[in-house]
Amino acid sequence: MRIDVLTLFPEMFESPLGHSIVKRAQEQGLVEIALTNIRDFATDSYRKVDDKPYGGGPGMVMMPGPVFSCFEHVQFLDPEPGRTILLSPQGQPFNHAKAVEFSQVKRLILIAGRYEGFDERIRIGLGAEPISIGDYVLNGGELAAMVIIDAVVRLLPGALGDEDSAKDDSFSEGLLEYPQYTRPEVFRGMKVPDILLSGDHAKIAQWRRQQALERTEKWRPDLLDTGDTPE
Ligand code: 9D3
Repeated sequence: MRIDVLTLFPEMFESPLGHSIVKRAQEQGLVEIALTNIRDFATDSYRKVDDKPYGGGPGMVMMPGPVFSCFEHVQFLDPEPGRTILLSPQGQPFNHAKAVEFSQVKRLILIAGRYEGFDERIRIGLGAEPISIGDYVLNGGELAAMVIIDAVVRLLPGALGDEDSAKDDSFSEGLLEYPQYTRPEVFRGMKVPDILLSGDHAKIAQWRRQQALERTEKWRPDLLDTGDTPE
């Protein structure tokens, strides 16, 4: 898979992409991640990439010209179409299902913005899908792009050392995970549940399923609302 990121702050990506699973996936050739600075495609001597909104209003808007030229540049580097994602608070929410979909394409182009938003012709002209990572306000799309890269790359076959880990993940099951314990058996007066020390694997599996259900009901009841069959 090839992932292109179009951004005004390519340096922000260096540390997250240079560590752990994402770093190893790149070294293994499972993913190639290329950062391109949108400002390099500005056409005036101030390297301007934003301008005032038509119709008035606060803040500045990302101009279409530099983003289109930047997009055309990365399409020239690799013509594979794939999916183009516009990081935006107006987008559909990112979730596990979207991570799975994105992990199954050969090419992703992520466009991260600054300022109050993008000129609408960027979404329309580039066929870009707006995606949000949640209902809170960030200072730009870069962290959202990194969240998506992190979630997608760990789903690529071979990215995790242990092949089974990704499909065991919470959310792929639709439930929160059961509580985990490691040594010591007693820590500051808090004991590991006896069942986990019993060696009875059937009982342990049953206890874990029950725990997963209880904490999902308590903390994430929305995960249990399937939306069908009222009553
Ligand atoms: C929603 C606030 N907007 C109207 C006042 C202005 C605005 C603030 C911050 C517009 C864009 C941004 C920068 N945010 C993103 O680029 C962004 C984002 C986010 O803020 N929250 C969740 N997901 C995303 S994806 C991109």
